[in-house]
Amino acid sequence: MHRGKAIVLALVGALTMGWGCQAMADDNAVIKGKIVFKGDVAKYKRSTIKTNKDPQCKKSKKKIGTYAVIFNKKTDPITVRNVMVYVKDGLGDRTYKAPDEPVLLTQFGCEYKPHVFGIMAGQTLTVKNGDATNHNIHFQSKVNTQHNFTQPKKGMTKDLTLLKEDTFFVKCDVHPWMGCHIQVFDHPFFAVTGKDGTFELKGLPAGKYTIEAFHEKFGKMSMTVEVASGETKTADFTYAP
Ligand SMILES: [Cu+2]
Repeated sequence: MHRGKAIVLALVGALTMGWGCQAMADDNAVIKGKIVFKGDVAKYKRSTIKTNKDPQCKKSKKKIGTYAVIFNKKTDPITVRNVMVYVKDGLGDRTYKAPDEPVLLTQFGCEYKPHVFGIMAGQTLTVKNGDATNHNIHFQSKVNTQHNFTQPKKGMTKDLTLLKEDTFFVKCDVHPWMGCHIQVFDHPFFAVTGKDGTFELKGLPAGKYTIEAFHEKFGKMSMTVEVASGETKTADFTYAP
């Protein structure tokens, strides 16, 4: 890029975004897509777990469905829920500031909500107990601080901060069916598929990226996607176990 143009763009970026924010005004490329499933859906039938060991859990839900594999059977083609899609590589030495808003992890109805989520390194994670029963939050991280604490009362909250890039599982030692996945990023380009099985990574600088998808049962997949400034590219992933 011509040096003069780069300076003008930097100034426009700084004025638009506010000084101190690293995103540039022309960081507007989009990579989006869906997570398709090709295979025998019946093989992964969702099982249920009885909650009667804890009367408080039983009160809200007698049975809880397992979370490992959830398909969106109404989409065409069939898509997969709870897949984390993110930029694995390609941002170079750019740095991104974590948002001020916390990410909320709630224990509600004796389930973790959400089941899969991303957070930026340095961003606050607020863990809340929404149930009138004792929950235990046990991080299985090998990289970040090993948190293991209980929240015995409804309404209790605790704020944590994760500082390093990481992917780990969280479990409750009181209720063995409870679990969730947390992924920590040093950039904001991540998304989790929901009921429509789609994802969208917005605000990307022009560049060539490795986009990775992670699902707790079907594993990781990646592809290379190149986007120009202002361009939107589609990157669909297919799990065919
Ligand atoms: Cu629990």
